[in-house]
Amino acid sequence: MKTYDLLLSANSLLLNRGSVFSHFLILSISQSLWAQQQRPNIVYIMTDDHTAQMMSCYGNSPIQTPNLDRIANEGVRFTRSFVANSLSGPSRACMITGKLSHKNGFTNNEHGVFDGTQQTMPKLMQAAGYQTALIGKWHLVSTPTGFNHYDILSGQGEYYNPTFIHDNGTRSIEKGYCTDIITDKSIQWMEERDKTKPFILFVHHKACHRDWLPKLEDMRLFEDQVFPLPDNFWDTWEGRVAAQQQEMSIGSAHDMDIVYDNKIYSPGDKTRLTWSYLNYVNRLDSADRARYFEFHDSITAAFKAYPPRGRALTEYKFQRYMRDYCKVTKSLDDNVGRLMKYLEDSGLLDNTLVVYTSDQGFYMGEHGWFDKRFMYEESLNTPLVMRLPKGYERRGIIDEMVQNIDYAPTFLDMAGANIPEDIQGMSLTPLLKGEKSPKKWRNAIYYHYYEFPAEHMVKRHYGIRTGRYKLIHFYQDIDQWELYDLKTDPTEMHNLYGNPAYRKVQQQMHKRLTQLQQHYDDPIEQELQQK
Ligand code: SGN
Ligand code: CA
Repeated sequence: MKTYDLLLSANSLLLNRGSVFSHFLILSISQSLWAQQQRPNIVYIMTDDHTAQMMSCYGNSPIQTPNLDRIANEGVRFTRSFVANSLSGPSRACMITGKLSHKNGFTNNEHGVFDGTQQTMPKLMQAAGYQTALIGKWHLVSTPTGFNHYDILSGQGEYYNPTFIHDNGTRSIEKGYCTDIITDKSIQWMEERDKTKPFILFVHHKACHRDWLPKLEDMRLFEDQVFPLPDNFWDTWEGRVAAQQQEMSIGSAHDMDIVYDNKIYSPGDKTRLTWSYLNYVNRLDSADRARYFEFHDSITAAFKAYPPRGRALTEYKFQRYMRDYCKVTKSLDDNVGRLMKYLEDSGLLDNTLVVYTSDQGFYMGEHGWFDKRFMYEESLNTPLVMRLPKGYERRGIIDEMVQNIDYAPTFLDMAGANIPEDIQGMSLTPLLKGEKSPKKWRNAIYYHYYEFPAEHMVKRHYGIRTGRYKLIHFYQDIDQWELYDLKTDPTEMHNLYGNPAYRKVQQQMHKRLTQLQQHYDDPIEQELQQK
């Protein structure tokens, strides 16, 4: 029975009998109504391709992110936060359903169309009395369902003067920088929302996705910074066949394009710019475009004066990549600060769960790469920090293994709603309430990536990661197993599969993998056997 139904029946009881009993009933109902109104709001901020290596609270970041760090410092920071499929659409589908890709049906960006008729967490939150809103990148192709309000980017979206699709079905180009606009729209929705109800707001940024076009005010930042190369930058992928065949190498002229990615062109001949790059920059109005090109002309002129070759060229591309990524991250951090300030000034902060995460991690030169997709640590991980509402006392670091299928049950749990049995993630609330190492927490996570053949050519693979080991199977046009000991080889340079010293570990990992595939009901093994 809903609260207002209870109130109605209590009223009639009071009228009919006027008994002491009904006074008590009224009292307990008003308490329950009060409790309903006290349910925490949720602001879920998810960026695109922002990786933990580029967030200062995770240590060793070349850029300071004070506003993101604030969330961690006032709340919790997860050190083992993983995605289930390291790609935008699939990751978003896992988040919104609490189910793995083979269950929610959105396995890859190339062919995926999210079935919006299925059960989703926003729909369940709505049914529990929450206002729901989605602003920014959606990337699930079908029209969003389960939101009282949405205002989304078209596809990947654009950094400059982006096009938005509104929930009345119209589209418009909005003037400004994407990260600023998404923040403005989010604040505006919170201002105008139905304030009698708790809310969940999904703020989905385009930043820091390729091709890292900065806010013009931030364009000249980081230009004097020289970024250290990761230790395994010159990895030759020995013993890792799938890694040898990827197309996401900074050093490859094909994979990281000097024009499109690094913005180096012929200053005197802009007709030679690739169409996609030019399309993005041409969204700026003429004055801003002139500002943009004034700066990038000077960069390209310097490059042309002393063009680097060979390894020096690869290092040059790495430096430009890092600078552009940092510029985009800077405005992201500023805007998260602006959102936090709004929550604080409007008195919402203390009863709001603020989540900051990304749709997956990213390579910042590790293994010589950019992009994601692989089950290796940098892209399997995703940053996750939370500022907790009243009643959730945990602070500091949380080392338990969590995954993006856990957000849906967590939010439902916090809202006091039932968690449907078919949701595959686990509610994080026992961790957030401060229970130290709750019993029965998972000791392994399952991963499955499907988008092949496709851009960046990362083979299909699935695998399992425990606290110490990782087993991966690359399949489809290849049949390769990899085993890593993350304690002795945290950067995953040595494939131990078949190594006699790890025979027992390998056996145990295979067994555990089969158990997890059965537990999550992934039919892949049967499919492979039928081939
Ligand atoms: C685009 C990018 C790729 C990226 C995919 C998926 N190319 O296709 O580099 O891997 O998105 O990214 S681009 O030239 O269009 O920028 S995801 O985060 O949306 O999954
Ligand atoms: Ca992404």
